[in-house]
Parts: sequence; structure tokens; C-alpha cells
Amino acid sequence: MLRAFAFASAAELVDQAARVAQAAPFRYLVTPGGFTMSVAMTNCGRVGWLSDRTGYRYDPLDPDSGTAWPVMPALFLDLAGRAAAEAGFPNYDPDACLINRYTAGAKLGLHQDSDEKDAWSPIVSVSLGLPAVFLWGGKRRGDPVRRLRLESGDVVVWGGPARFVYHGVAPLKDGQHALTGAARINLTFRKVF
Ligand code: MD3
Ligand code: FE
Repeated sequence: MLRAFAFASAAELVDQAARVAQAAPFRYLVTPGGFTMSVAMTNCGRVGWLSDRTGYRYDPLDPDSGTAWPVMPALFLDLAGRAAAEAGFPNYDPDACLINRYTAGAKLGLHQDSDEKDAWSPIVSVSLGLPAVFLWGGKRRGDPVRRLRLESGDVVVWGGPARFVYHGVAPLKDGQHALTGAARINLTFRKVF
């Protein structure tokens, strides 16, 4: 947990995320079970994370445009690389950055991230804008869950065994933030292959 690691670059990161969203707009994906997610998502990088009625996958193309996802902004790569190195994972070269946008009430139920072939490399998470309560469980769904407040600029690196823990985000509280207005933006960098 690198508290405020991205604080100084937060405004520029939000700008770059908005640029990505101009080319690949935020959308509400549907789960295999047929529910529409309350978190809006888009991606940049070599592949992007997707969900639809057929399942979860990483895809080199944005299905909404039929073209490649936007390239990862240099600032994203730089920040993710520095954070991973700080946490003991040098030479981090993420394939994907999933960008999650939360507005009031949006949440992410407890889940494991298990769609990546490289299950050892870290996931680097960067929180921007409104604060959120991160739910941090154990290796089993029923394990006790800790609640952790994540604020704008906080970076968390989840590598090695920590990769497989159940986690989620509690419903976002209403609010206003200077950088993002009524939203929280979360970047998650992933090594997929
Ligand atoms: C711990 N996103 O996109 S980021 C996700 O704040 C996701 O938007 C949350 O969970 C968010 O899949 C939390 C932090 C995070 C991401 C992946 C993890 C924590 C993790 C994978 C394993 C363990
Ligand atoms: Fe996750």
C-alpha cells in the first residue's frame, strides 16, 4: 500500500484517463449472469478486459469501435512501473489498464481476478477522485473482510500470493472532488499473458 504515491500526478492521470475515454468511451458491461455492472469501464493497452453474456476475457479490440484500445499513456506506464518497483517487482510491463469509473452507489461485489495467465505479476491499482471503501477478504469467499479507505493518489500493489484474495468496493458515497467531480476513477494495471 503506497499511500499518496500518485498524489502529485493525480490531475494529469485524470486528464490522461479522460483522453482514453474520448477514444474508447466508458460503458456499462453485462456480466455472464445478465446483470449490468454499476461501475463504468474502459481500457487502454495491448488488450482490454471485457465481460458479456459469454464470459470474461481480454481482447485486443474494443467491441464498441472494432479497433484497438488506445495505447497506454506514458505517464500511466511510468507510474505503474515506479510503484511496482517500490513494492519489489522490477521491470513491470503491464499489458492492460482497466479504467473503472464509480458514481454514487456504484460498487464492485467480492471477486477474484483470475482471467490473467500471469497470475504472479502484480496488479497495480491507482485511486483518483472521490474516496472509496475497499473490501479486502481472504483466499476463500467466506473469509472475513477488512475495510480500507482509499483516497485520491493512493496506490496499491497486489503481487504474489496477495493476487488471489477476494476483494471488492463498497457502494460509493455521494460527493464532489476537485479532480473528478462526482466520480471515483480507479486504474488497474495488469500483466495478462
Ligand atoms: C487485490 N477494482 O478492477 S482495485 C478490478 O477499486 C478491481 O476499482 C477495484 O477489483 C477498484 O478488478 C479494486 C485493487 C485491486 C485490484 C485487483 C486485485 C485489488 C486486488 C487483485 C487481487 C487482489
Ligand atoms: Fe478485482
